Amino acid sequence: MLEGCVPWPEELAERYRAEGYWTGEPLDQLLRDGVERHPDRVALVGADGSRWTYAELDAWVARVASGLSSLVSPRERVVVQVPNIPEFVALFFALLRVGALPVLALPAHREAEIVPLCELSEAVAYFITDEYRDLAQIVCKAVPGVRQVVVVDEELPTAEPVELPEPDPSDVALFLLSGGTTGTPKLIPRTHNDYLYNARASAKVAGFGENTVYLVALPAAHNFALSSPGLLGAFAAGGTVVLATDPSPDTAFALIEREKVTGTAVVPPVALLWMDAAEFADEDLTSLELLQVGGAKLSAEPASRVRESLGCALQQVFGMAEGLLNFTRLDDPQELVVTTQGRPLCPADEVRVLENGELLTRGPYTLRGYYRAEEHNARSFTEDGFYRSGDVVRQLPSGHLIVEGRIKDQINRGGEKIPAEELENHLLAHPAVHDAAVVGMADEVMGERTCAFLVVRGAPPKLREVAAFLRERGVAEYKLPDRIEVLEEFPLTKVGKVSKTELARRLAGGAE
Ligand code: OOB
Repeated sequence: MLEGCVPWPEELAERYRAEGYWTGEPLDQLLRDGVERHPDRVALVGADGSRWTYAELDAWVARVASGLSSLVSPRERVVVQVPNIPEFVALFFALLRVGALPVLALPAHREAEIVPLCELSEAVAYFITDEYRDLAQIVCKAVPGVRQVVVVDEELPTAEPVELPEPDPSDVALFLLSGGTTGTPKLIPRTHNDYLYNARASAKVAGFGENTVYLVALPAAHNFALSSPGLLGAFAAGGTVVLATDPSPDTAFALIEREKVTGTAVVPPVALLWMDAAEFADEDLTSLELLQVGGAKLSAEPASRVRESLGCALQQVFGMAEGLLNFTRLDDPQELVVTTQGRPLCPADEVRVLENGELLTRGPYTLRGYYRAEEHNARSFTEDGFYRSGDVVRQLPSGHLIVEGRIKDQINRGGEKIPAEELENHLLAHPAVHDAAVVGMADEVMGERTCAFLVVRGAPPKLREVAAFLRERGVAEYKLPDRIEVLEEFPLTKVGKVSKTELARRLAGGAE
C-alpha cells in the first residue's frame, strides 16, 4: 500500500478475499463491465441534456486518460474540485486508469481547506472548473508543489488512447475527505478492492438495476452521492446517471420529470424542502421509486411522510467517508425504515457499541488509518483496528442502529460537517477574540446550526463582521457561525477544560 497508509492485517485481508468481498479488480472495472455488457445503453446525462452511452463514455475516458498520462504519474496525488458536470465523471475514471490518486474536495471548499489539503497530500495538480481560477492562483502560490492547474470545463486534455498499466487492486484508488474533528484535514485512503465492494454492494441493497436512473443531487465528490450507491453504484448496476447542478426542488424536479429518474440521495434538510415543494409542484415525479436520506439524522416524523408526499420509498442511510455504511432495507417493516438509520451493509462489518454508546467498527471497506496521520490514528483506532466513529448509537436485536448523538467535537449542519477545533482556530485569529468555543444548537430544519461562544478583548464583534473575517481567511461558507454569544468567561469541567456540555445546555435554555 502507498506509503503513509495503514493496510489491513493479512489474516483479515485473506478473509475478505475468501468471502468474496474483495475481488482483486480495479475500481474502473465497474465501468468496463458496462461497456462490455451493454455498450449502447445511456450511461451519463448532463444537466443540459447532453448524453453518453457506456461505449461513448468509455471512449471519452480513454482519451482523457491518455491526455493525462503525460501530466501525472501513477500514485501521484491530485486535488479534484469539480461540481456535478460530465467532466467530473470522465476525469474521475481517467485518473483511475492513469493510476493518479484523486483527492476529492467539495465544491464549497475554499483556500482555508484546499491549501492544507494540497500540502498534506503533496498534490502535483489541481483540477477545477472556471469558477475556481482565482482560488487556484492563491493555492499555487501557497503550495509550490502544485505544478499544474487544469480547468476541466475548458481544457480537459485528451490524446489518442494508449495502453496503461493496471493498478494493484489492494492499493489506494482515491482519497475521500473526513468530516473531521481537529484543526487539520484528514484524508481517507480508499482502495480499489474496498471501494468497488462499497459501490456494488450498496447498489444491491438499494435495489439498483439496469432500469435505474440515478440523480446525483448532492456533490458527486461526497461518498453518499459517489458510492453509497451513488453514481458508481448506478454504473455498476448498468443504470443511467443524471447530474444535477444543485439539489433545489426546481432543478431536481425538472430533471426527475425529464429523465424519469428512479432514485436519488439527499440530506435531511433537502428532503424536507422537497416534501414541502412537492405539494405545489407541477412536475411529474411518479418515476421516483427510492429516496435515500442520510448524512445527518432524519427525524421519524418527516421520515413517515416521505412515501405519501413524494410517492416513493424511503431508505435511511447512516454512512461515513471512513467506511461503514448502514441502510434500512427495501423489505424492512415501515416501523424500522422510519425510526432507524439502518443496519450494516456487509456481513463482515464488525460493530461494537461501547458502554457510553460509542460506535466502533471495522470491516472490508472501513479504513485502518488516515493518510499520514500516525498520532491521530493512535487515538482514532483501537489496538485491534476498530475505527472510533464518535457517533453514539443504540443497536436493536435486528442489528438496526439508531443514531442518538455524538461524542466527537464536530457540528453536523444539515449533513455538512464542521470540525469545532478548526473553526475555533480561525476565530482565535480575530484580534478581538480571546477565546472561542464552537457548539451545535438544535435546529428544526438543519438538525444543528453553529453557535460560536467568544470571550473578547474590547468591543465584541458583530456576527456579520466575524463572518466577513472568516470569509477573508478563505473559510468555506457552510462553516461560518450562525450565531455568536459573548461570555465573560467559559464554564469549565472538573478537569479545567471548557465545558461544551454546559454551553450546549445554555443554548437549549437550561439553567445558567
Ligand atoms: C456521510 O459521510 P460523512 O463522512 O460526511 O459524515 C459521517 C458522519 C457520521 O459519522 C455521522 O456522524 C453522520 O455523518 N451521519 C449521520 C447519518 N449519516 C451520517 N448521522 C445520523 N443519521 C444518519 N443517517 O455523511 C455519509 C456517507 C455515506 C452515505 C451517507 C452519509
